[in-house]
Amino acid sequence: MSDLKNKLREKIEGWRPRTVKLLKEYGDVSLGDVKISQAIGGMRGVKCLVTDISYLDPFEGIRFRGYTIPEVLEKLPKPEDGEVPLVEGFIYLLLTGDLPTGSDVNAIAEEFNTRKEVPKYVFDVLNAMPEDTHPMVMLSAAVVSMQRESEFVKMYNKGMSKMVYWEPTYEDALNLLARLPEIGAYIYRKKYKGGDIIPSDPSLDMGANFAHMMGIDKPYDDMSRLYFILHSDHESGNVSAHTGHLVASALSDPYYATSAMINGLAGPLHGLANQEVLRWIQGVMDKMGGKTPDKEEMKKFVWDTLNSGQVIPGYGHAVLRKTDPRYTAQREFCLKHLPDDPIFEYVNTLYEVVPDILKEHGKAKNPWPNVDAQSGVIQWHYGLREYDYYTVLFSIGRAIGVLSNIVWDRALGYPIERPKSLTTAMLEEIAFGKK
Ligand code: CMX
Repeated sequence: MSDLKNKLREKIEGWRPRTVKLLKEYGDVSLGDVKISQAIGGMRGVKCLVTDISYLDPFEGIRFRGYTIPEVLEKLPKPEDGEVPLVEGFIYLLLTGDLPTGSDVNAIAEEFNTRKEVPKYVFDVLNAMPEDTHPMVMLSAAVVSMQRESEFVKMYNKGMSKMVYWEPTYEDALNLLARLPEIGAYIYRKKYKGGDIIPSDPSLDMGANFAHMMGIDKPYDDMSRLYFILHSDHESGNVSAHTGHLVASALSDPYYATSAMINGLAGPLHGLANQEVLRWIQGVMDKMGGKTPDKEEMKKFVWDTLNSGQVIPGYGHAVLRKTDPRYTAQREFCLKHLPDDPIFEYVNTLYEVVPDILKEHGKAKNPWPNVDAQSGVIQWHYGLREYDYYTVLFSIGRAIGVLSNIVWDRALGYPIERPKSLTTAMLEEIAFGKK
């Protein structure tokens, strides 16, 4: 077993007094007012969540445990035959806040091997589903079907102190993280490759093993590592992260919480946008008879979409106000590995025309591309053309951040979430009373 749990125990014990002090001595300090526009408008910008796993600055983009994406890609241990850090080391970073050594990473990879066997009944559940079931439904159902494995539930039913809630939560989290790539690859091979399942290879790290089980050659191992790292976390307010946190706050175990976060990610305004981008581009390609549109032609397609009342998938963001660094990291991968890919050309042309059009259109607060604008292109290039599947990849990555947060939620004793709602009449009274 790795030393990760002991390391985490040390970190948690050191951290707890900070939270206790803030709560006990500074609990009445205000973080700001809430406006009517925020109550009606999806709580945009309301500061009411706490996480140390990642922080999203509107102009800089995401930092994971204080590190920007280029720093993460540079500083974490990499495999001998790859350029992108090992996902196991990234998990160590998100959980502990420290950069792991190469031997820390190897120990976690070995530990994952002991945790990754998926119970047979999970495959029976998947095999029983209708053929046209969406892969996100399959993933969510597979995860929740494993709830009977929960160590948290077993310990809770026996009776345990709040101080140790995090320990069985950690066990559930690591078991899930080890199993999700296995389940994800099974869903792909079952649904799209006639059930020709490729067994897991215990000698490989998470990214390489996932590429192997998907049946896709190098550099898809690096691509998988990059994809899981980039999609892991985006602080706590986005739908998937918040859903995971919310459900877990009721002490629902990590299986329930992860299945719920997957359901949130399945929305077209959130994680499903990556499949929508590909669908949109394919629609343009069909209309163009395979020819790449020039800028003027592309502008027309973008305006047609906007004028029909639809959004341009892959553009805009609730927090970001610049090009998403997750987009940029994937773009750099494309420039290196697939510069001549025709769909990459589409994505580039879109990058040249969409921001100005969205500015002129005047609605979106952020006219720049987000993570989803680029990710489908790479998958398509490596032969993964079943774009319904793309959000499953996002889910495997997002689980890393959501589960790290849930472990810390339990460690710091965050309570059940319960914001207050008002009626429309109450809002009117408050609003008109003030005029
Ligand atoms: N195309 C057209 N219109 C857009 C737009 C886009 N890409 N992005 C925002 N707008 C519109 C909104 O629909 C909204 O219109 P209404 O006033 O008519 O309701 C207006 O601009 C203001 O929206 P906003 O404050 O800029 O954005 P929100 O915080 O409400 O929503 C998001 C953010 C991501 C849902 C939105 O930008 C969007 O729908 N983008 C396209 C879908 C997408 O790429 N989603 C993936 C996001 C990343 C992720 O979470 O995975």
